[in-house]
Amino acid sequence: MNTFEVKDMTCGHCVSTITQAVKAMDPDARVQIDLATHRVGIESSDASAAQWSDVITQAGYTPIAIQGTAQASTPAATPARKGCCCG
Ligand SMILES: [Cu+2]
Repeated sequence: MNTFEVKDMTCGHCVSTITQAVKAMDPDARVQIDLATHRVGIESSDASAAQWSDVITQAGYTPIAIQGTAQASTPAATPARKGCCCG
């Protein structure tokens, strides 16, 4: 399971955008998204955490990889744009 915190994922539109981006990369991937905590979990044997980070970034969002249980790091830079109009 690759887990990311995506702070600019703010609504159902963001959830579907990220889900579709993941499915485009690997149709068999299992995606678990918790909008309240901005967590995205991706279960896949086809791609690495770094690749999923790229997928989420290219969808317009800012993923922070979460190591282990609940340890989140601070992003190095503020994203240039918001992922979605509702943000
Ligand atoms: Cu949104």
